[in-house]
Amino acid sequence: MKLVFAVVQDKDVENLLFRLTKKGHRATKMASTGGFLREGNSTIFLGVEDDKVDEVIEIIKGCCMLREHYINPAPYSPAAPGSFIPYPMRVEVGGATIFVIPIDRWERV
Ligand code: 2BA
Repeated sequence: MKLVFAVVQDKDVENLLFRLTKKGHRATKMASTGGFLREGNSTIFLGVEDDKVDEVIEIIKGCCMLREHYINPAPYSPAAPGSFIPYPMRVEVGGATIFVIPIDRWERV
């Protein structure tokens, strides 16, 4: 048994949960925030039998798109002479960041 954590974009999460549950996988969604962009994203975790891990990862790959974000590296103040004009920085986010962790024990009581 493995614990699969997937950090995904909010735009993809509903479709992902639909596809996972349709295939019989149990999943939990948690609201999360990326440490770099400080924007909301979603973390899904699933307890998965070893032989189903690849299937779950394929479903995640099929649902989660890579997207471009533009962020301003520093605030610009026209009132401050000499301050540089920051150009937006392009950041590629996703499709998903996936962690697979062994589970020592799993119970439903
Ligand atoms: P964020 O931390 O908000 O990062 C969003 C995107 O910004 C990242 O996309 C990456 O392209 C870029 N980025 C992150 N840290 C950076 C840095 N120090 N310098 C330059 N660019 C940086 P992804 O790699 O696709 O990550 C998407 C989200 O997945 C992350 O949102 C974070 O919430 C999570 N994540 C990614 N790697 C992780 C890790 N090793 N551990 C825990 N969470 C992770």
